[in-house]
Order: sequence, then C-alpha cells, then structure tokens
Amino acid sequence: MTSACLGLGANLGDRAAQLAEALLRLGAVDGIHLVAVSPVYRTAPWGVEEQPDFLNLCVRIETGLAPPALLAACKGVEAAMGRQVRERWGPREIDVDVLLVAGVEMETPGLTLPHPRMLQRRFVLAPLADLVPDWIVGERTIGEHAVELGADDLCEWDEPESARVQMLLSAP
Ligand code: PH2
Ligand code: MG
Ligand code: MG
Repeated sequence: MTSACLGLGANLGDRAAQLAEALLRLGAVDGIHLVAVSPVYRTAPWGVEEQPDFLNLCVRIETGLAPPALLAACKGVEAAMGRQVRERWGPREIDVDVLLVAGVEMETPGLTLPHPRMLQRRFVLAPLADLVPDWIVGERTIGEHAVELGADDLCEWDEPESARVQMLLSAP
C-alpha cells in the first residue's frame, strides 16, 4: 500500500454534497482506503474568473493501485457523478485530481506527479497543508510551500460546509 493525496473541487450544484458523494465513491473503490479528509475551503475561481466560487478539499488515502489505475478510478468517479465536459478550468460539478503519490515522480501524457500546477494553487496547498504539512515536494515541505505562496485571493475555511461534508460521510 502507498500513501497518496487527491484534490477535490466543485463549483456547481450542491457543492458539499458532491464532495461528500465523491469521497464515498472513492472509498468504495477496491484498492482505495480513505485515511483523512481536510477541512473544506471556499476558494476564488482560478484560471477562468467568471464562474462561481469553488469548494475544495484534499483527502489522504492508502492505495494498492498504481498511479494510472488511481487516475482511472478518479475519472470513473467524475463520470459516475455525471460530470459534463466543459471548457478547461471552467465550472464543474466535481473534479478529482491526483496530487501526490508517495515516492513517485512521473511524467506521462495523461499524468504528471507531483501535480504540475499544485504549488501555484492556494486552493490545493491550503487543504493539503492541513493533511500532510511535512511531505516534501521539490526542496520544501508542503507547509513551507503554503507559507511561501501566501494569501491574497479568497481561500478560507468554510466551517458549515466542512461540518456538512463530515455529517454526510458519517451518515448511515
Ligand atoms: N479547478 C480548476 C480551475 N480553477 N479554481 C478553484 N478555486 N478551485 C478549483 O478546484 C479549480 C479552480 C480546474 O481543475
Ligand atoms: Mg483540477
Ligand atoms: Mg481534474
């Protein structure tokens, strides 16, 4: 089993419910075990600014899947939840990205690890720093990268939506 971290985001529909559904679907995949879920952050849209705010979180998993199979599982969850194909960086009902797989650096057409843009994105680094502040990417820890990126656009803990996701995850 290998430790890995995934980044989830949504900015259409009932965002917290979709994040929770995606987590439940991921946890039901053979070979994926959820270890810890970060708080939920409300974040300014990055890339395409004219779209609703996102809710973002990260999840730490243990997995027996190799990275391509893990990516396929993430895409499978998006497809099962009816994610529509829209413009790059545009609005989405659910997005599940593979951010980090412990000990893995790879660059293939479909998957680059660590995720190539994660260090420039507050909406990734903030929840990731809550989960794995001491993991090293490049020369620094995730916590150090998060401090270095600083804070300017919206990226704040959403307490009610964090509580809703937790509640939906623990509901029978
Ligand atoms: N995802 C994108 C594009 N822009 N902005 C925020 N705040 N959060 C996201 O998850 C996000 C984004 C494409 O994956
Ligand atoms: Mg993404
Ligand atoms: Mg994606």
